[in-house]
Parts: sequence; C-alpha cells; structure tokens
Amino acid sequence: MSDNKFQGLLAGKTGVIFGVAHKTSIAWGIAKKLHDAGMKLAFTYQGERLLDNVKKLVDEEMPGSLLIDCDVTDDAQVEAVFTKLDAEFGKLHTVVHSVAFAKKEDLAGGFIDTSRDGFMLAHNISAYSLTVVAKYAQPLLVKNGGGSIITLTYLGGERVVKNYNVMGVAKAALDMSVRYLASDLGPQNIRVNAISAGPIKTLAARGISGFSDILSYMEDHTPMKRNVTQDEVGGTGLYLACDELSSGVTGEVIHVDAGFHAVGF
Ligand code: NAD
Ligand code: IMJ
Repeated sequence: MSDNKFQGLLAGKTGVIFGVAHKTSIAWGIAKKLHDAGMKLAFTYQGERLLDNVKKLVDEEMPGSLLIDCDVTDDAQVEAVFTKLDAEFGKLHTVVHSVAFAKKEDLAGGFIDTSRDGFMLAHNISAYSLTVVAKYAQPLLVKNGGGSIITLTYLGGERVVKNYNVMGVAKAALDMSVRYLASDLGPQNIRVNAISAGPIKTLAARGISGFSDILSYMEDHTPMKRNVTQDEVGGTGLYLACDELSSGVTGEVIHVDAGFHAVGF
C-alpha cells in the first residue's frame, strides 16, 4: 500500500481477531490497520455459515492468514483457538474481541420485558466471552512478554439508549470486565481496553429499525457534526495494539464517537 503511514509498526507481531462477518465489520476495520502495520493475523469465524464470506475477504486482502472456527459460547472451541495459535504462531501479542449478540425481540420495546433466556444469551455472548477469551489467551500473551486485548463497546452500556436494552446491560458488564481483567493481567504486561464506537452501519446495526435515523441524529448532535467510520475505529485499534504508542494505557474505555459521549443537553 503506497499511502501506508504505519508500515512496519507491528512487524514481527501476531494477533487474532474475533468478530469479522462482513467487510463492514468493525473487526475488519481494525484488522486492516493491524495488517497494514505488519502484524500477522488469524481470524475466528462463527460457524461454517460465515466461512465463505470471511475466507473471500481474507484471501483478497490478507492471503495466508489463519482461519479458525469458533463459537464463543463454547469454552472448548475458545481453548482450541489458542492451542492452534500456539502451534502456528508460538506466541501472541494482540487479541481483538468484537462480538455481540442479543435476540432481536430484546432490542425493541421495554427492557422490563427481557426474558431470563434473552438476558443470559446476551450476557454470555457479549460480555462473558471476553473473560474466557482472555483466560485462554493469557499463556500465549505471557510467552510474548505481554500484549494487548481490545474489545468493542457502546455508550448504551453507560447511558440509556432507546431499544439497546439488554445489550446495554451486557455492555456495562463488558466495560467492568475490562477493568477487572486489566487488574488481573497488568502484572504480566497485558493491557485490556475497550473502544466505544459511535453508530456504524454493520450487519449488527442493519437489523435495527430506525438505524438510519440514528445516523442522521448523530450528524446534528455530535460535537463533530458527523458519524465515525470503520477506518477511524481501526486507527484507535492500531493505537491500542501498539506498545510504543499506548504502553501506559489499560482498563480504559476510549470513545471513538465524534465526541457524542461528552455532550449533554
Ligand atoms: P458485526 O455483525 O460485523 O460483528 C458482530 C460479530 O459477532 C459477527 O462477526 C458475529 O459472527 C459475531 N458473533 C455473534 N455471536 C457469536 C458467537 N456466539 N460466537 C462467535 N462470534 C459471534 O457487527 P459490528 O457492528 O462490527 O459489531 C462488532 C462489535 O462492535 C460488537 O461488540 C458491537 O456491540 C460493537 N459496536 C458496534 C457499533 C455499531 O454501531 N455497529 C457501535 C459500537 C459498538
Ligand atoms: C442496537 C440496538 C438498538 C440500538 C442500537 C444498536 N444503537 C446502536 C446499535 C443505537 C449503535 C448497534 N450496537 C452498538 C450493537 O452493539 C448491536 C448489537 C446487536 C445487534 C443485533 C441485530 C440483529 C440481532 N441481534 C443483535 N444483537 C446485537 O438479531
């Protein structure tokens, strides 16, 4: 790439990305930045249904990257990812966790109507999975002398956002997991941070009714009077992955939202 300002910044480093489903995925935006900076990457995908899509993307832009099947609700599958990475890479520097799911019916109407099942499902996939990923990543990150774990969160875990409902409660648990994990893993030079992205039209956003209205609301109400891009979130991912740039940063939630989190009425 001719205009690659960060070439070589992550040369010799390895990383694994959970959560690419499509070229619009936030995880793919981060992967592109890490790849351009020279990191060798592996991708997990959620079952055969997504393999074709992810394989096509990776073959076009990052041939040679590893692809590993992993449903994050299954401990054995998460463990197997890191066993494979140990065999293939021998060590690991960066883990990107960009995974969330709730039942569609729980992302509309009142939070008060959330079922026990829906609550557990959203928390299992969207919050607990970071902890199990961190647990199995830890030995490989330690072999590397430390590393960086990055997750994706949303403002709806700090403030009430219409229809975000159980996902907001799960994001609050995720944000707090970031702090506890940062505390557990800090002594091993492993940093754990979250990027709180503003609304971006991905697959996870497409299912939401009125998402276009949310995007245009942002254009009027963010300090920067615009939305953020996949590329901008990718840039913050690169910063958090790079020890030279963010070595003192852990337990942090960085808002990449054109400043929306900072404004009130
Ligand atoms: P996306 O649909 O591209 O990514 C979501 C990913 O979660 C998919 O790759 C999907 O396969 C994966 N996933 C769901 N259940 C899984 C399971 N059981 N096992 C393994 N993987 C599973 O959408 P996205 O918007 O890129 O979402 C990525 C992250 O960004 C999520 O945590 C989301 O909450 C967060 N986020 C999104 C926005 C936005 O507006 N798009 C804003 C802030 C934060
Ligand atoms: C999602 C729902 C309601 C409001 C929302 C969102 N706003 C934003 C999102 C304002 C920005 C997107 N977001 C931050 C997410 O984390 C989305 C997670 C998600 C999306 C779906 C859609 C399809 C489905 N289940 C989902 N689970 C989680 O069936």
